[in-house]
Amino acid sequence: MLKLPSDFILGGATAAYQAEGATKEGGKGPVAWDEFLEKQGRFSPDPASDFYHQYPEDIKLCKKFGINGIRLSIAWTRIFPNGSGEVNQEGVDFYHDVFAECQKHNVVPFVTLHHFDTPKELFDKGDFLNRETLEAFVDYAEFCFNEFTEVKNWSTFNEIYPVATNQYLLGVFPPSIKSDFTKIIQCLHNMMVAHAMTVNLFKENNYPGEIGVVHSLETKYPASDSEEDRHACFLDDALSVRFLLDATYLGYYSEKTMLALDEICQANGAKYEFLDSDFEIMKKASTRNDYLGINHYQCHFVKAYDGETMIHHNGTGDKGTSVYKVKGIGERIYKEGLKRTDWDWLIYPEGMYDILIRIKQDYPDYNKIYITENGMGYKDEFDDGIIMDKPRMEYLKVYLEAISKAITDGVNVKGYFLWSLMDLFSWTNGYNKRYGLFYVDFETQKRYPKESAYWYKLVSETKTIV
Ligand code: BGP
Repeated sequence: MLKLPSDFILGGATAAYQAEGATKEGGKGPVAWDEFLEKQGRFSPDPASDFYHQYPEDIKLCKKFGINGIRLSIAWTRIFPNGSGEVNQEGVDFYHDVFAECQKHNVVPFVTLHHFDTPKELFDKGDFLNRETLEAFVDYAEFCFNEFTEVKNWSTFNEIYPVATNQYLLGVFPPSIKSDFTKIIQCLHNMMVAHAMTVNLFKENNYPGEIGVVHSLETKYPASDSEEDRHACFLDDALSVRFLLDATYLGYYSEKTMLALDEICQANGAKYEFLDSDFEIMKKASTRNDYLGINHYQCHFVKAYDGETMIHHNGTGDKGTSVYKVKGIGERIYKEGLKRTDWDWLIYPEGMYDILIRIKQDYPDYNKIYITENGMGYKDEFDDGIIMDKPRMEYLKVYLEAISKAITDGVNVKGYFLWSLMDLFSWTNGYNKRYGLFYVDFETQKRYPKESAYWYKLVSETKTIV
């Protein structure tokens, strides 16, 4: 049986908008998602898991089940309801209370400043396409660094690539724009500049603790050995993985990245604007990241494709309905013989191992890595308080084994945050795609440990992947 290091953190991950609920309570300001979801009418972000009121219970459950880290995000609009300006003391107090509870139970908080929830006021002015938002984000971060001195682990952003593509390629996040590569690339770049500005501020003011960024890094493989498929794979990887890692650890975009970017832009009639001053900021920050957070759930096999963009997002759990063909990049295919979830996410733990090894090889100054999200969306069956989630346990086991192997092969991975601590609200899937170690009855808000929670406890206590 494979082992994990004795000081390895085995945590659970959440995000403010997906866990807290109470979107109109405690003086919280609006985010674009409120209106978007209301108009869509499919599902509501309230009550989610009601973490806003249930956090003492959730943190107690962490302690009870050997979960010694919790990843959570601060809702920017609980602190600054309009994105900047006046502070909402009730929101500040709420997070102090949460962190105090963490401390009481020896659960280390890993805090993300932005997890898909830009304040509505800034969002309506262009979100991160507008440089005003970058400034406002840094001010908000500075406020948090000064205020929440009990927090020692900070992440600037959660998943910059999915922000850019869900907002401006798939259109499944507000403002629901499709196939606008000018916006995609500018959003990726601007958020990386905002990340770098924040890291520089953190380091120049000598705040105690560590800072990093959380990227969604899904390994890409060519669908076949043909030159065309290998090229499509190169393009897909360049935009979704290499671009962000270059920005984070080099402070510029390498020649390979720029080649791919220009090809994608040409095919899609897109352009971008990167300022020299941006690169100065990024370069300075590139050696200052204390850690890299990796969210990794699946990988993609990419095939050459020369048609128009056609995407269908499987947000219902109807297996086999996903379509992902992108003009100027390629097509993501189902690889025969590989298992996938009901939402068509490929289960391929080699992808986890390969991305970890690649970071060590290509970006040797990465310092250390936390797996900040990994887990399996599943239609759990609730049987009189008992939830047997074998497929999730099998998924977690093979992914943890891949991490253990990467550690043995020299990658410095310090912890793992399972997505998700408890069942949560999922942005584009609502409430039937459950990920939690704890089943949440969303009507009563009662928590029930799933079979996987007991298994995770054993792994955490023995550091053995049983
Ligand atoms: C990541 C996000 C999380 C979470 C997770 C699962 O991309 O950081 O917020 O939602 O994916 O995704 P989904 O809920 O779409 O299944």
